[in-house]
Amino acid sequence: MAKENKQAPSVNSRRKFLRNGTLATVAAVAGAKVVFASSMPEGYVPVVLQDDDPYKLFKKDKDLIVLNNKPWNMESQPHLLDDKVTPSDKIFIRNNGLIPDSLEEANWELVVDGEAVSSPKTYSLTDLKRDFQQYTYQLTLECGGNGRSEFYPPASGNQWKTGAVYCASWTGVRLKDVLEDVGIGDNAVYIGYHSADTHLSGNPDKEPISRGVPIAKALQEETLLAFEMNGEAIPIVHGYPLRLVAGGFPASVSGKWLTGISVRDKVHDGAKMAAPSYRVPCKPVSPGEEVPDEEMCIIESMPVKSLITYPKSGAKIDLGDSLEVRGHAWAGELEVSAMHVSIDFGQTWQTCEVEAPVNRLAWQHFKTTVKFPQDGYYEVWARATDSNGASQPMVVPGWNPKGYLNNACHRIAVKVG
Ligand SMILES: Nc1nc2c(c(=O)[nH]1)N[C@H]1C(S)=C(S)[C@@H](COP(=O)(O)O)O[C@H]1N2
Ligand SMILES: [Mo]
Repeated sequence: MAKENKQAPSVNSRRKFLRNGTLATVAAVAGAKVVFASSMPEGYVPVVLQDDDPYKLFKKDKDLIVLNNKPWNMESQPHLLDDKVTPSDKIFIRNNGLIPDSLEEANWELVVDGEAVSSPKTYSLTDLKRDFQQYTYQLTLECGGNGRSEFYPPASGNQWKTGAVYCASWTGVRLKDVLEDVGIGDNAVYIGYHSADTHLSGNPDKEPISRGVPIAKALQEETLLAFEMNGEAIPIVHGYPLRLVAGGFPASVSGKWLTGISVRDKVHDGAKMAAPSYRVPCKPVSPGEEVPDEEMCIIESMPVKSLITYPKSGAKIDLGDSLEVRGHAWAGELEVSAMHVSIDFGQTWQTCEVEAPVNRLAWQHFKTTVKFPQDGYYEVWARATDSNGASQPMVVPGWNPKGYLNNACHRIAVKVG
């Protein structure tokens, strides 16, 4: 079901497609059209595309941190995430494979198929935009491995600190409306996505990642097939021209460069669905313990968490001045019901103001004013509580083999005097 979804153009038309795709990409990166395009040798990689400065290539803030270049992974930082809606230059990048090099909106197709679909249907982007109502939601996307660097023994994978999270505004059509149009059977259990990125091995038959969500999550109003982020076409690196966006679950279920949705009669079995990927031990284990695959459970809703986005850690203030502390809090499928900060390593906590979410699955903004009793070194710790009464732990929570779901309190340093 995976790659057969894709159109299988003849060698010549595929070449033309790639060439036009390259020209479109050059135009997008260079911000100008290629004047002597017809003289460009076939297979030639234009200089602007050879530039491997990721800050220029992906138009990112210079304070993002490169974790990896093959595939490209870049981390954001708490102080960059102060905006209520994260601007695209401040958003972390997580890729499992190679970014597609030909992305043509005009030829883009989404195939909906799978065991629970009796007649598969194909949509162009124009079909989606014309035939379905469009919605805009702010949706929090956090990598399941955000905070991994704090686990001991260390877990392999990108050593994210706290910057693999954002809340952008997404515009698109509801997956549920499209699935209704296709018609899905009672046997639908799960959906799986298919994308246009390439496996690191270069093998075109292997998908780098093909994850999904239970059918109930797929049918939520906020689960979108999105074509705009923050009111503009989605940036290439974040999934242009079409992306599945399902907030509140690990961001790995929000497939970029979306080409297919398979409606499955069983839990989707695409790349990175099997243990140990994006799974945690069903029952707590000791640090470093080996966990058999059958005892690993799929991560669904992300846990309650918060981030202090102002001030930046290391702030200095004068004695007697009060400090405004602010940031965001989120709780997967739930809401954040309370937010506290401590300046005495968790002995006492003061309540913060918390705004209601703009819509379900959007992060919530908190703020408070803190006063310090004397000069010296302090830490401000932030702790969110979800609508079920669960709070963030003050220490790193349950160790797990892949280092997922670290929702420990965020801490910043402040010097007074
Ligand atoms: N097609 C595709 N979709 C993908 C991925 C990918 O590698 N390929 N990475 C996933 C993971 S693991 C994360 S955390 C998010 C990252 O989204 P971002 O790059 O917009 O921050 O995209 C998800 N969607
Ligand atoms: Mo991720």
